[in-house]
Amino acid sequence: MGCAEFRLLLVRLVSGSITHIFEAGPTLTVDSTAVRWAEFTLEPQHEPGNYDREVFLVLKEFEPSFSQGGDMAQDFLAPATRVKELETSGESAMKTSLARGMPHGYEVGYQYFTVNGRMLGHGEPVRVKQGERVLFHVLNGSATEIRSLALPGHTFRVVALDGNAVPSLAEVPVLWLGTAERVSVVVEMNHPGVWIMGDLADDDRGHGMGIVVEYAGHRGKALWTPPKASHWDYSRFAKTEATTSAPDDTFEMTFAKDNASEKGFNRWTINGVAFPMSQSVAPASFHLRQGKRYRIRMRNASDDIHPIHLHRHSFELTKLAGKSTSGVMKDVVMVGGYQEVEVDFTAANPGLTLFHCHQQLHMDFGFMTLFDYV
Ligand SMILES: [Cu+2]
Repeated sequence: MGCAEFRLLLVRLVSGSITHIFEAGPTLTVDSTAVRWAEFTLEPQHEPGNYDREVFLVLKEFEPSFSQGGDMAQDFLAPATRVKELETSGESAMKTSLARGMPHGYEVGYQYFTVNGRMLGHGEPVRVKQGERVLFHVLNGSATEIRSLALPGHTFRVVALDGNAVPSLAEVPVLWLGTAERVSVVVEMNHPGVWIMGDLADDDRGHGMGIVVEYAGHRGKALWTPPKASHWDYSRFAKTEATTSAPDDTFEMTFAKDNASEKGFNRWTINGVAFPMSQSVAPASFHLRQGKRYRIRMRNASDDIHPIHLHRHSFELTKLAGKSTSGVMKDVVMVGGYQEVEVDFTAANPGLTLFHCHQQLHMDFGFMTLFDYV
């Protein structure tokens, strides 16, 4: 791809730790799924460093092509509670579209899957020693896909999400990351062998989505065993008491899919409005006053999971599928199919602010809106 319009995607400064991610890409063509990235973290000198080694992993696919109908996992989020009203409206819109003879809207599939730019088995392994504590910073650099990651015989202790330290450290067997999400985990290396750390999807792992973890003194074929079934629940990393105070104002947003209506691509709307594809800046739909605290109540009237991203601010997760939570700070959150999620943020960074789904095919077909400060 040629046109390198750089967007500063994410800048985080919390607890003295900074994570920058840059993404470059033109407006949508198949090639725009080949976004470029860079990741770095700066830590202060006083950081005690309760780990022995630090490893950065960027998950990214190549050679995209369009298909109709995807196979991405959609049922891993907890809580799993759906809102009947959203489901009824989404399902009936889909039925009506299909009854009119429309096909399913395009999705993107990929041929090659990589960790740090190498397909599984083609790069250097992560070499570890028994007893080491390895801090992994994992970035889902995909333009469109949700990724999972497991390491047989090991668990991940989640220490930060999107560069923000979490209030509760919890151990999980599997990581799930929506597009552009970052998870930092510590793994105690206490299960010697040669292992594949990879995506749960056999097809994606079979096409490269994994990296070998090799203990000192061990050689041979890297092994994979699927983990036990588990769910991904952001509230496991939350404060133990949900203690959110009422915001100054609440923005209601309903996300909807207009199946295959834009030359075979799904058109996406927020409160019935698709961000115009013909112009780069539309008038802001939501207005902020500096210093005020806002809640965004997101209602997903589609069956897709949307990794929703707010630029220039971090938000606190305050309700996940009907369950109150607090203390988890992020700038991307996956909103499950027919689910509701609420996030709170303080308007503390004046300027035009983009809000969008980070799935490239969604944001390029309407799933964006602007906030401004008034
Ligand atoms: Cu989306």
